[in-house]
Amino acid sequence: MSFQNISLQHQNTHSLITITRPKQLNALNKQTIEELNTALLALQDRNETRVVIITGAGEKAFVAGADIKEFADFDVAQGKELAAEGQRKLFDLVANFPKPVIGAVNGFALGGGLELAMSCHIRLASTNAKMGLPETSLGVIPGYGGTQRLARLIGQGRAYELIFTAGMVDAQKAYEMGLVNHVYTPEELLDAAAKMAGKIARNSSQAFASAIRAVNAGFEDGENGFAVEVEEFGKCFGTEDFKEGTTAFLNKTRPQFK
Ligand code: DAK
Repeated sequence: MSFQNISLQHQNTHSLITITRPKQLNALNKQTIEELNTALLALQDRNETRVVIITGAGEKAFVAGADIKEFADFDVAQGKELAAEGQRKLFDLVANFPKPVIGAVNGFALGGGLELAMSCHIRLASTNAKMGLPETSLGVIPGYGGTQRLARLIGQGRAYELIFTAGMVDAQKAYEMGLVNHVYTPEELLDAAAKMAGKIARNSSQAFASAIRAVNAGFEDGENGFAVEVEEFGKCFGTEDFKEGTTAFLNKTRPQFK
């Protein structure tokens, strides 16, 4: 599989996707979104990959937003169509990905960049990271799920403030708001993400997929999160991982999940 705007590396039980447009601060153009979609779909089927990490190349940016050059002359229909397509191909794909996805936010995460980070299940940031949704300064609103995911993560009032002011918060502030789980120095960030991936990968992938479906169901219209939890909980009893996990516990050994 060859890519121009991303790289894909496999390390033990996790795979690392790096967005490699550092000169454009890793801005998300259409091709990058396509490549991310292709890579993610491949990782979904790759048994050895139990956790995915997404980061940006260079020392400055995770992703500085959607590529402004690409949408500057869009009309209403194009804006709507591309937002829907982008949400489906990348942002919803990440949020509903059946394997845990960690966003390693190594610098600016603005607009579509923060929206990508917020689609990840877990966010780790480096001390130099800066996050915000500057869309209203460009005359648009966040179009890749940002209005929804930011309010869920940090509450409506704080989300409105970030969206209305188009301002940025640093990593420490983002941590205090609950926007990121942990903060590390830039040198430590990827190792910390890999370490977390390793810790996660010791547990059941089948259970991860069920947990992701259940957690996400609580935020979806027309879904009853508690009912989905019951359903997914029941399904776990039919998995090999459940047999492996309980047998190992009873035998006082470590489970070896496949
Ligand atoms: N798009 C394209 N190029 C970008 C970019 C972006 N988002 N961000 C940075 N770059 C480019 C710069 O143009 C510059 O390129 P050259 O001039 O060297 O060719 C290079 O990256 C380095 O940037 P700077 O020289 O500006 O670097 P500084 O350190 O001075 O400033 C900065 C860093 C992150 C503060 C600044 O680059 C900046 O403000 N960037 C723009 C941030 C931003 O507003 N991002 C967009 C948010 S809005 C849509 C769906 C969703 C969206 C839109 C449409 N549809 C479905 C249609 C979402 C929109 C957004 O994400």
